[in-house]
Amino acid sequence: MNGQVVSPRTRAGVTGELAPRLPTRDTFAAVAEAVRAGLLRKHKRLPPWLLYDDEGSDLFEEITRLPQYYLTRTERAILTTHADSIIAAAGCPREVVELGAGSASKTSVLLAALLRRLPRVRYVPVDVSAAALSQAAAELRPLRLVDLQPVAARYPEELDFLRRPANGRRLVLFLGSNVGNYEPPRALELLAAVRRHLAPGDAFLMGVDRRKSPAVLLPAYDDDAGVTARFSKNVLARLNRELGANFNLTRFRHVVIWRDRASRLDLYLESAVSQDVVIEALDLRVHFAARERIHTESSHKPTDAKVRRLLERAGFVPEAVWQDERRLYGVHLARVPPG
Ligand code: AVJ
Repeated sequence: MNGQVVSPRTRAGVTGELAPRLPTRDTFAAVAEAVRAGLLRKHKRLPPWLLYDDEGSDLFEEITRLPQYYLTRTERAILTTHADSIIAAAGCPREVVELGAGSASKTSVLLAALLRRLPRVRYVPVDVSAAALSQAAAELRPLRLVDLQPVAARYPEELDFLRRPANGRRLVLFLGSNVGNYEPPRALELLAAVRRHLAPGDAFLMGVDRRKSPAVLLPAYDDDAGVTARFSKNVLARLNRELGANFNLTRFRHVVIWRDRASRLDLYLESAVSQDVVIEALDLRVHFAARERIHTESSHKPTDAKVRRLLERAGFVPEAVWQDERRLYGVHLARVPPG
């Protein structure tokens, strides 16, 4: 197809046998329903949140350390270099809420900058993974003046915790280019929902991976060590663990495609052969034709102008962008205008 670049290397044969651990808070019913609905479609798909059980969150952390995956280290460098100006521009918030906090390893830089100006700050990390939240707590223990209030929640469905009264100005963080996982209309819904829970003067800081050459993007999502393939295939391993499915991970390949027009990467698991998979808990047999794909996630790579438009349509006023020297990545600050 025109305007697409297929990753040069796709691989089969990587199994992810990992030790069993604490389950996530995703309910059995939610997983079962999402899987049934997604695999019964003509174009099979699984929602990206399924990727982030505790194993998946660990594998994602491993991705962030890959040389090809420049996103995390570039964002960390931007936050480290500009922490003081970011905090000043955000108006010295007393409360920092972070959507998709993960292990919060980048956030401590901002909190440290804040603590140079305020005696005490509240930090509310929000994540679907309980394991990630306890890692966040460990990461922040050295910052003793942080009042830590973790929330295990999925957004935008579960933003109710934002109704709790803030103790002063708030800063909401949405880092890691997590926004890229959402289809543009869903991203707008999420940002608008966040915006509605905030007060005039509150700030929103979003890290976004920029549109760039697929020669840089593709290796970041299809590393030669096969970590991203393991991350992707973990969703099948998860269905084996949680739904008694019998996916053979060696019969699926990790495939990444750049969609130039939409300015996004699409990630798939592609069946290497014609095969049937049984999902016991769903009482379901699913047929896969040879080369049939399951879409597992998209990663949008917008221009700065597109990001600004998104922020404006959500009801924010874009105020500033910080970036790295190579202009790979942007950190956007926006504000809730006076009511
Ligand atoms: C966590 C959604 C930002 O899109 O870069 C990384 C997820 N998937 N490699 C991204 C991901 C495969 C990641 N986000």
